[in-house]
Amino acid sequence: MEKLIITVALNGAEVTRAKNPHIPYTAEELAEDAVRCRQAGAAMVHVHGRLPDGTPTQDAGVYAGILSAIRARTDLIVQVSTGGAVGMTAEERLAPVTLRPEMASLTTGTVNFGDGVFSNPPDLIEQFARTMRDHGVVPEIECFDVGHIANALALVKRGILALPLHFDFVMGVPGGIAPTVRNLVHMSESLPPGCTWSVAGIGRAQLPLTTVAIAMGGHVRVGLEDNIYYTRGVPATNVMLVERIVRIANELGRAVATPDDARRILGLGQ
Ligand code: KMH
Ligand code: ZN
Repeated sequence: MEKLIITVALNGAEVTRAKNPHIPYTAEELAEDAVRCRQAGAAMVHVHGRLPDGTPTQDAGVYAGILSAIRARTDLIVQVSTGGAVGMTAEERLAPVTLRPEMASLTTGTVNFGDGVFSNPPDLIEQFARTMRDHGVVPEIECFDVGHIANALALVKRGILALPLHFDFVMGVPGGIAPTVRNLVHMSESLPPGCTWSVAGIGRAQLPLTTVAIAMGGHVRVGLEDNIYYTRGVPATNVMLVERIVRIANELGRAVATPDDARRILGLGQ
């Protein structure tokens, strides 16, 4: 089995300090958490821009600060969000890609998102994929439901995306695919040979799904974007979630990837 790539989704756009006081907002707070997570075993961080009061933003200046703060202190792969927050325009969401980060998220379909709609119509997906390609940014294909895999593969057929791709299955968003092992097996078996995948389980689904993924040979995403609790009622920190997944990987005999291992596995910089 390949070494395990641990991605930490440090902050997201929705979760706030009212629910968990440990959510990093500013570039410095994100870099501080990134350093600790790297030491604990993370290879990649997925980041969202926030204003100091927590308001989500896709402002390129905010992301430039985040990229330079994390790069100054770690060798982590930094993956910017192009999801942003529900209701943002496509232009807003795309702004961080112009900074040429190593990776960016690319959601390949629309999904109900709690009470809102995370809107990703075909022309937006194509525009995002083309812009990433033009800027040399490797996409992580975010799939909130199984049809999102087919949408990505349709873009491969048209030459807009190229195989092999790295997928992240975001499972358990209210409105998206249910976070069951059966669905995870179905999602992973829906990929063409040579593709890689990770799983992000929402809330209490994070722990069981990431554990199963380690045994299956997939990769994992943990972090406060997806899950703010360590156990019922106990607020997590990002580093606690990384440390736990490393302990589980060790118990299961799966070696953990460094950022450079992850770059090789994901074909970054080629
Ligand atoms: N905040 C969600 C609406 C991504 O980062 O690419 C979308 C999201 C996905 O978080
Ligand atoms: Zn995100």
